[in-house]
Amino acid sequence: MFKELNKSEADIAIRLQHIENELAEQGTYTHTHEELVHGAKMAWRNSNRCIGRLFWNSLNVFDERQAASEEEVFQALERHLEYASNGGRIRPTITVFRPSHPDKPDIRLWNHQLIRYAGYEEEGRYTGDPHSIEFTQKCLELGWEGEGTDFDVLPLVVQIGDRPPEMREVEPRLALQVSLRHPEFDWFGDLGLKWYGVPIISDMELKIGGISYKAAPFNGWYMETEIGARNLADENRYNQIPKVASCMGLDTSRAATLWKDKALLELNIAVLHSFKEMGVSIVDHHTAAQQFRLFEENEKSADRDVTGDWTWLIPPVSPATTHIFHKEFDNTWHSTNYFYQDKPY
Ligand code: HEM
Ligand code: NRG
Repeated sequence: MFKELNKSEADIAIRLQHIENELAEQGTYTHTHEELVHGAKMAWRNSNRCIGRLFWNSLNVFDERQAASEEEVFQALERHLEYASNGGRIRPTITVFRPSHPDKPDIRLWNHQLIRYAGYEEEGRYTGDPHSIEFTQKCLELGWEGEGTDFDVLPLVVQIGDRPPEMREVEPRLALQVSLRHPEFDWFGDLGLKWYGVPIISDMELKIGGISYKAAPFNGWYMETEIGARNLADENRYNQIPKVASCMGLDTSRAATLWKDKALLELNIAVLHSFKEMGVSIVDHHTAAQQFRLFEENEKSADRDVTGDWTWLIPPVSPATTHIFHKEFDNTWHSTNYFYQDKPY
């Protein structure tokens, strides 16, 4: 990291010696603010599955390592929501809470994303997002009451050490949402579909130089396929393809009419159109792939190898129309990165 930041060999030696001393005394060490900021950016740059990495160096980093109570954590999360949403002009942002420490209890966020829709299953009938069923059940056990719609925004749940988890509703003004309409199909709006504007992953562990930040929610903006080709389309999510196809009047009696593909495309068009109309940042998969190509070129110029996970980088719609489909990627994982971690519940 210090080489990237053009530090002198002498400065590097001094810092490494300091870290060694701290490790010997405390069993851990504390990042400087500069190390935290650059480390969070490097971790994004190293995220093999992310097509959005062109913008790694403009990540906004909120250092909230001093937050010690549940209340302070909630307030920092609210600041993140407001700053990142920015009325629709989404700003890539991460809020970093204190890292794991031998003498301090871990701070954990139970949410998968800060904004996410609840999911309910009753007698084989599903409401909302099936992806959220287990977490929704935990919230209900903690005393939360969902309205029972397909789009109930889940509460924030914060736990410090082995204290009981605390829960707080997201204020509606902080949860940007986009109702979906189609530029040509007037009936589309009557489907009552919508999605939230900002994906803020809150269950991954940020590791920088061996230090573990288990609570470090981060966001960019959506690529339209995430919503239109997966969240609303997957059979085990909102499963909207059959409904859209039948409203389009397609012949669904045979797979070979490609009715699924046609409906999927219109769903993606509606997502892009609606976000654009509402002034909420979003990128289509062709533009995202172009941006990723620029990222690859930048990395080459900086004499760094690009690592990547092809199976995640290719978009789920028309993958072979992007250059990503036609090349191979080295899926080596660098250790300053975002990782999956065990659920706290
Ligand atoms: C994954 C796009 C910003 C870290 C992804 C995926 C997409 C994407 C399409 C695949 C998601 C999936 O298939 O479920 C973007 C776009 C961004 C952006 C358009 C706009 C700026 C960020 C930021 C970070 C990040 C700011 C972290 C600081 C990741 C990680 C994954 C990922 C860790 C893998 C998630 C997992 O394994 O579940 N991104 N991203 N991305 N992105 Fe980005
Ligand atoms: N597919 C997930 C979100 C995963 C991360 N995607 C991003 N990240 N765009 C979904 O909710 O659909 N980001 O930080 O912008």
